[in-house]
Amino acid sequence: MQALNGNMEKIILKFPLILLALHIQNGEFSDSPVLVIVEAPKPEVVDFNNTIYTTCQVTPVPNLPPSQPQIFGQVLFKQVFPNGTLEVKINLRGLPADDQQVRAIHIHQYGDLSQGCVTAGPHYNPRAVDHPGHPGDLGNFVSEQGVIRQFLKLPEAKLFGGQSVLGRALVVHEKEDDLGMGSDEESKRSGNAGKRIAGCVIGITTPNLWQKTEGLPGEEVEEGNESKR
Ligand SMILES: [Cu+2]
Ligand SMILES: [Zn+2]
Repeated sequence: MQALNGNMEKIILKFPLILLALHIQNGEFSDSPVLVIVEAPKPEVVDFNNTIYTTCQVTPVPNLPPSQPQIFGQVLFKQVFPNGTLEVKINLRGLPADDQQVRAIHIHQYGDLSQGCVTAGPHYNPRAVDHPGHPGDLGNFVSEQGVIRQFLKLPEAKLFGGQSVLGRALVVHEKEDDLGMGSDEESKRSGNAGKRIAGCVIGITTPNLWQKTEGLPGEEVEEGNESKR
């Protein structure tokens, strides 16, 4: 018990438990900003230099028709507490070497893959906006030699606070995202990206996977050069 108390004290001294942050609602400056309490996940943020790292171990959905590729791999996230820009590393394999299909990746609301990705629900949409304005709309990806490898930044998504994507599902689709440009209602909900063929749940991890996954296309992009898609 003594040791436990000592540890708690150390953590409190090293890092404040609670940080007050001005919250700008809906991404716009407001005359009456809401004061929210942002708390860092512990012990990871303390242990890993004020940064949270997550992994999402992608596997194909069960009973995938043979016409669809079996996609495996990892999607990693990293964010500095509390307001760093979310960084993403995508490292997926299992696509045909000559695959030309463009595929959408999104974060969906529920981390429930009990019935494949159907139970993951709709796109995570905490601000009730149209697709592709959802924080977890990663966009479209094409494989090269059977793999999708990409570094990107996702400024609207967070791993901290009430709109965190932690514990939610990431879904890889069979088809291209129309990015809300389609003529039907579904375009503004999901981008008409077709079947959900692979997925995973976003969970906290150590920096190890992030540090091991180096040299992805897009990774050399300079800080402060964050073009919005
Ligand atoms: Cu999706
Ligand atoms: Zn979306």
